Amino acid sequence: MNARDDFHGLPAIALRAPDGASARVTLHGAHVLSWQPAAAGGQAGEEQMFLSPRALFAEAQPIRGGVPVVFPQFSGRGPLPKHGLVRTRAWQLRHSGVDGSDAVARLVLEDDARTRAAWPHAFALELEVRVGGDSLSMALSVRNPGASPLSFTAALHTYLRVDDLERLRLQGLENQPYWDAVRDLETRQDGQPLSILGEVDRVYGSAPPVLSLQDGSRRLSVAQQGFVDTVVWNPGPQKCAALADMEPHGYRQMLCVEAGQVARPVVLPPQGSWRGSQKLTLGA
Ligand code: TA6
Repeated sequence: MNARDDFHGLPAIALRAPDGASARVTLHGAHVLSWQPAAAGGQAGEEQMFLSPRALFAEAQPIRGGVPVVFPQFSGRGPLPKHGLVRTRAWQLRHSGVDGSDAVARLVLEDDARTRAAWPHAFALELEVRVGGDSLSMALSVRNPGASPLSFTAALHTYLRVDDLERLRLQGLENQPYWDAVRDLETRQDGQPLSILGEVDRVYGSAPPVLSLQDGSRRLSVAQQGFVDTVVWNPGPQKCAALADMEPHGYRQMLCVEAGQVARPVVLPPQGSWRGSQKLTLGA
């Protein structure tokens, strides 16, 4: 059974599937903050998301951790605030319930006077969050209710919890070309699974749709559809120390593996729609 609750003063929805799998989403940003797959005895298992102990929970502030929704601009690639307009806005809960073996919530956000003052476009967003068994799925739908084309970039900026950054391996990106935002150049990964040695900020444009994260004995599959780019980010020690909402060693406990539409915007005709999703599965 799902329930409305409150997380650090922000209205939230706690999802709970019949098998005990759970997730929590704040209306602020439609931000998934927690995901615990099902464990034995109908209980919720171990937390899989990173949430910084120094994260800020306040209106107009982005939350460090979980899954920020990025729209209509990825990072600083344009004139809007970093990562766009919607991660700091109050979304509305459209639906919450159980669908078969999953708990589901759907949150929606439309343009308003504030978004139009920054970005003069009509849009209608929906984030569907679905949890059950070993999986969490998040799907972002964008509809263009306006009379002119809608062009945007977007991402599900997922912060995964990490136990052992030194030994962590992300498989599936071997030999893939990527944009290296740290060195500001286009390059290609070597033939080895990715290990995190210092700051990593990469946009892979043609990565396979399913990656596998090996973190000690824990294995997590990260799959995406609709989004064409995959972003991998870890701030490393120096950048992390400069982030007020991260503990100095917080970079050792997280890795962002993001489903993104970064390099090439989606362009929707009037009444057109688009959907991009990411699915995380423990042990797959
Ligand atoms: O997705 C990677 C990235 O764009 C990085 O460049 C890094 O800045 C990160 O997002 C976090 O951005 P934020 O605005 O949340 O500090």
